[in-house]
Parts: sequence; structure tokens; C-alpha cells
Amino acid sequence: MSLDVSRIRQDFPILNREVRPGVKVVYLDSTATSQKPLSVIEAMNDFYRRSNANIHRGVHVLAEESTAMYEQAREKIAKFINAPSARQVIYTRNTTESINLVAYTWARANLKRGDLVILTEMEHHSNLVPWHMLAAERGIQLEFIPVTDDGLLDLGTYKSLLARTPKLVSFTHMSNVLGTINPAADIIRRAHDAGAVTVLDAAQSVPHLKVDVQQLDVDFMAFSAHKMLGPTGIGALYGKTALLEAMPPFLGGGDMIKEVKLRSFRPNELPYKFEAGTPAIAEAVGFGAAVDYLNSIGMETIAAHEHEITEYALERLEEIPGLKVFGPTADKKGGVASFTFDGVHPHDVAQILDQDGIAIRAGHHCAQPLHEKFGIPATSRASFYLYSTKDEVDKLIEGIYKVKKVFG
Ligand code: C6P
Repeated sequence: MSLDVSRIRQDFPILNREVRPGVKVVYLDSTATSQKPLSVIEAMNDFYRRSNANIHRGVHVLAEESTAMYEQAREKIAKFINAPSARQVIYTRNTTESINLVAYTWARANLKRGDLVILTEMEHHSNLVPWHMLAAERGIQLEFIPVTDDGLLDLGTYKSLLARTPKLVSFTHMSNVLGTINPAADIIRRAHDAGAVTVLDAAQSVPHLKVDVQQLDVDFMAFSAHKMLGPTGIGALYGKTALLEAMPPFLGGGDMIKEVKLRSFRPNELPYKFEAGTPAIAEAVGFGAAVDYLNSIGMETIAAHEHEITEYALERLEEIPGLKVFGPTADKKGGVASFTFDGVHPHDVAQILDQDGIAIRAGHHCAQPLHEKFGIPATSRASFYLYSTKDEVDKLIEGIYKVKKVFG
């Protein structure tokens, strides 16, 4: 089924915004954060207007209502990723915090000096730095699955790394720079065969593809609401029950305890054990509304639309002399096109495009080692979502020709 994009765009008020008089925004930066539909904005607005109260604490109507809304959103998120139970979905601030939660709890309880953790060269800093910190503290070893010139993981090297019996394999489902969609089920199965636990950074996949944690058989999975039409300030960690139950708590404080004495405490049950303090309640409600919106359209339909836009964008970008797009062909990637252009600094490209309202990101996109691998400090990156159009791609292309004119 194809997407009625012009109807969908009406749900996103910001897409009508003029960023300068007469200059409408062309938003091509959804990989950094997605825009929000009215239903999400209104769900949060309604929550504050009608139901605001703290959760899990009161017996009054508002407290019961806000608790129910917070928990209903968790149920929706669990169903969205096909988690066996909502108890396995822990609210965090974002993907970064979800990965840090695993690093601070599971990893510190289970990894010792010399243990091997496998990552990849295409990781976002949020799946590198927590492990660097653990390596410095514990003396764990880090090894990396290399990235090939065409932006794929070198699975032959992965096979030889697995022979060294790693304890953990933590990797991105979809690269935020190359767009590469990694064969997660296969990587996870092979990690399990070698006896390793797996972490999937799904920050870029859950918003764009149908992701099923049971089909993947993944142990932990991290994602953020703000990249999937939801608000900032909230994300989730999915985990297998036995692992989550055996893990020590993360942050200590209210709500994460069953009982506290002056000299001891007993942690709460899942998922509350990992949710200390007053959480982002309105944001959870917005997260649930975002999942409703995505479901109302269908993830297969969204993925098909993004594929069509990406294929078109790559075709048009590759026509431009002096422009190099990084990453694999459209059939192996999501809606991301990172490129360098004729020696013009990516920030200059982004700045000139901005004059026409075209919003892209320039820089290392929190993936410095990957840029280093390709021998470049930065790229310009256009990215797409369900509201992106071919017309917007055409504007991007016109803008790049303008950059060529400016820089001669
Ligand atoms: N990438 C980008 O512009 P947070 O910031 O915690 O919500 O997500 C972190 C993160 C983790 N993994 C991947 C693959 C990501 O792409 C991101 C966020 C944004 O590419 C912001 S740096």
C-alpha cells in the first residue's frame, strides 16, 4: 500500500513553517530527531490539562489516571516491538541511557578483566563510550567488526572474533551515517552460538522498520521516542526477563524499591527496579501516542515509502559531479544519505542549503571512528521519514548545485 504523503504532512504542523519570510522548511534531518504529529502534541497537552499527577504514589483520581496512562503507553510500546511482556520494557531517557544502563548493571555484574566485548566500526558514540569507560575501569577487551569500503559489516572477521568467545556483542541495527541495515538476526544467532549476550542499538531501526524482539531473539534492545515521532526525554530498554531480574538496579531512589530500612533496601520488581525517581510521565503518554500513529499507518508501508525516496535521492545525488555518497546501495540501507562534495566543507554545504530552508546535518554525526575509517572528518547528511517527498529531494539537489556555484 502506498502512502498518502500530502495527507500525512497535514498532521505535522512544523512542516508548514516558514523559516524565513517566504521560505518553507524542507526537513531532511529526521535521523537526528523526527518531527511530531498533532496527535502526539495533543496527547501531551491533554495530559497536562486534564490528568497531571505523579504516578504509582497517589490514590486520588488524577494519580490513578496518570498511572494508568503511563502504564498503557508501556503496553503499547511492548506490543510494538513484540515484547512478551510490558515488564520487559524499561523507560529511560533515550538510547544512550538504555545502553549505559546495560553497561552499568549487567556488564559490571558479569564482565571481568580480560573479557571480550565485540562492537563494530560503525557504532554511534553511545555504543562506544560506555564500553571505553568499562574497559578503563575493568580492563575488558574491545574488538570491532570492520566496515567494508561499501559500508557493510565484514562478517568474515566477525566469525574469527567469535572464536575468541566474547561475553557480549553490542551493535547497531541501522547506521545513522551509512544507513546500512545490519543482518541483526544472523549476528545475534551467531553471538548466542558463541555464548555471548547481545545488545542491539535500535535507535535508527525501530522508527523505520518492523522490529520484533522475539524474532530477533535479542537480549537487550535500546531505542528513543524522539526519533519515532515521539517526544524528547524518553526512550526504552527492552531486556529478556531472566537477565533483567538477575541484574542489580541502576539508579537508586524512590519507586525503584520495595522496602527501605536505614541500612538496607530491597529492590522493586520489573520494570520499576530500573525506574528511580519521578519519570517523564507526559513524555511516556506522548511515546504511546507516537506508537499509535505509526501503527495507524503501518511499518511496512512506512519502510516502503522511505525506500522509494532513498532510491530516488541516491540516484539524483550520484548524478552530481564531485559528490560521493557513503554506504551501500538503497536495497541494503534505510533513509540516510551521507555525502562529501567537491572539497567543500560539509558545514558550508549545510549552511548554504539552510538559506533555502533545507535542513540537513553536517559533522561526524557522533560516529567519529567511522569517519576516520573513511579518511574524512565529516559528511553532510540528508535523511528521510514518512513525511519526506521526492519534491524535497529535488530541492536538495537544486541546493547542492547552488553550493557548486558559490564555491565555483
Ligand atoms: N543519533 C544523529 O543525528 P539518543 O541521542 O540517545 O536519543 O540516541 C543516540 C543514538 C544511538 N545510536 C544511533 C545509531 C543513533 O543514531 C543515535 C542518535 C542522532 O545521528 C543524534 S547524535
